Amino acid sequence: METQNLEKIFQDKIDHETKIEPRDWMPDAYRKTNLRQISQHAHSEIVGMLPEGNWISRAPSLKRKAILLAKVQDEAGHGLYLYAAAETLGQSREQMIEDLHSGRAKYSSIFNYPTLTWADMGAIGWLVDGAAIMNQVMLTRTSYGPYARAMVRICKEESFHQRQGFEILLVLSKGSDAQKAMCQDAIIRWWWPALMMFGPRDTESTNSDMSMKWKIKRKSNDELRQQFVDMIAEQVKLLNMTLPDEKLCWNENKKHYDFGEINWDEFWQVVKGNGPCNKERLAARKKAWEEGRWVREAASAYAAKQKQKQQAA
Ligand code: BYC
Repeated sequence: METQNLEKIFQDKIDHETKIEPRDWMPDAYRKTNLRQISQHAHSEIVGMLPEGNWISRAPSLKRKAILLAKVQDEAGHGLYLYAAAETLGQSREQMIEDLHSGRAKYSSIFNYPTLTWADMGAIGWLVDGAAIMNQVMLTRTSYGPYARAMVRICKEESFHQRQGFEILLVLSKGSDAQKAMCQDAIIRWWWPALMMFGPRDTESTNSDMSMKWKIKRKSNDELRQQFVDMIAEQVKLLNMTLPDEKLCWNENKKHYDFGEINWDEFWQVVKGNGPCNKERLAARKKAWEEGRWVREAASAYAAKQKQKQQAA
């Protein structure tokens, strides 16, 4: 069939909400942009374990430690579903990981900030997972089947993550003056980076037009960011804390909160590799990859042996 016809059938499927599956014909650019987004999403989950991993051994109680450990393990699982979804588009996991380690592939800017106190575990759960869910609920309806199905399961786990984060902050917000101050400080430090997670302004978003046409994305970066601000501006009141933005105020005409300008220079610096922890994060991932080599080799040797045994039988 001619490419023009194939493209028409493909776009018709998308317009009629039929999922695109791995064996279906798809334009190269659709394959590439899904591969880019899904692999970057997978990398974000994997690198995203590091800031919280830093606190597993320092959690304030056994219960908190068990919860945090479970959350970080969930993130590893999310990374693995997403790598598996990306592999269906024809790229090997080794190549994706090589792209992460060489700096060719991106991961979310948010994970390049340090976790300085226990309250950061609360702020990450509430704000970072909160921003992630806002974006990921939309992705459960993304047009590429394997990505959409992975997101359904991931979203269920993320909503628990967000609640556990909020609960950490709620406890601190009712504690001693020092605990209250720690809670407020974490909110101040994580607020602006959390808003940056949604990506550049719509006018600067290079991929959005095609991703919207192909229903990879269904809401724009700015729309989701606004939805997030509206939600958090209300929830912060329950903590008796404030967000670090003097311009934050309810706009009765728009029925939305107005908010101040994001520091876009900081955002692009972090994306380009110059954030506070970029080098540390990549070094930690490369070290883990090298130190895990023997495990991968042993697992492959075992699988090959099992296969041989089955064939012999
Ligand atoms: N950080 O054209 P745009 C989690 C890049 S982890 C870095 O708007 P797009 C969790 C963008 O890639 C969940 N780079 O892009 C884990 C593009 O560059 P390339 C993380 C960013 O793709 C552990 C350029 O800027 N969530 O929940 O249409 C603990 C122009 O942007 C960022 C996901 O990964 C950024 N923040 O839209 C706790 C969601 N923003 O690739 C929690 C999946 C933009 O052309 N991803 N860039 O070189 C998406 O939904 C979309 O990729 C984005 C950006 C909305 C992020």
